[in-house]
Amino acid sequence: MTEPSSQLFLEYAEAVRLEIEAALERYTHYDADCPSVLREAIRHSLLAGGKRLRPLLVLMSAQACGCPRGEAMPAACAVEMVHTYSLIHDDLPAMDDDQWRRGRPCCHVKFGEANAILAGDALLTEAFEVMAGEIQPADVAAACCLELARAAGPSALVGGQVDDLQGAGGPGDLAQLERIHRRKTGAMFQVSLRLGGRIARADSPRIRALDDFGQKLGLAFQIIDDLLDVRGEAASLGKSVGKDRQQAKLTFPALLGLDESQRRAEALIQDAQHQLSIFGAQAGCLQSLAHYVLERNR
Ligand code: GRG
Repeated sequence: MTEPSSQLFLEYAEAVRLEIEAALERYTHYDADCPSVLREAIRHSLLAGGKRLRPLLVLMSAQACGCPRGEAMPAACAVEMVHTYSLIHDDLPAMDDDQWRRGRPCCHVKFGEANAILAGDALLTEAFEVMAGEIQPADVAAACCLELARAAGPSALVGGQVDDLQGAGGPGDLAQLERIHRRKTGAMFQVSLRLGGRIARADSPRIRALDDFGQKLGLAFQIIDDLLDVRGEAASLGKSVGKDRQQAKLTFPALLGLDESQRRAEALIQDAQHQLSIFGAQAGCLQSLAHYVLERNR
């Protein structure tokens, strides 16, 4: 039973994003020992109105497993902090060398490279402080910290980024491309869903289903991201377009062409939606979000 449109997700997201924004705002009130330039650099990037997909995934998966979303809010914000750190660092001259992110100048463009690196460092660290300090009970907090550390670590987000940077401009095949994005994009989607499940004390079959859903969703999201880089508009995306081609990057459209990439994303989404059958109607929002990933224009 698949949700036929993204409407349910869009309505949910419109309301719940406000709760996420308010929580992120609260987490970025630092004491006087935090230099004001650091505070401003963090807030510039974190409070710039990203889509908040990863925190929404945390909250939706907790709810699909029967837990009130408020209990999952610290984990939702922690994931967004790690994601934002990765965007700040990815935009640096030593990496993707971008100028524009979330409709604003990149952190290093506005605050200088050193402050951007340090804002990213601070966000990565704060994510674990928030989870260790606010998730109850302590054993669930520890399990969540372990999960997020793995997803952001050398064999996942950072490793995927290294391989992506090293591969830029070189030859590659589909297996290599999928291996990069399983770690660089997929791992953060998967962990978002898993954290919601962990906080709701979901059983292993449910955690596995969330994990499989996240893996397929993450890959489809990346394929659509590559397609948007070719045919999207900078104004609605809030970042530059056409960079992949400029940098001769290994991407799905470059390897498979536009039509086959689109077909592949659609098949992955259908497959992802099937993974949710164990949740029945409780996963209506997640089903609808899968649709949104195909339809998004930003
Ligand atoms: C620096 C360790 C390190 C990793 C960087 C996130 C990342 C890895 C690179 C950014 C470039 C990119 C195309 C990454 C793939 C994942 C992705 C599409 C990120 C953008 O996520 P969105 O679209 O962004 O959800 P918002 O701004 O809406 O949160």
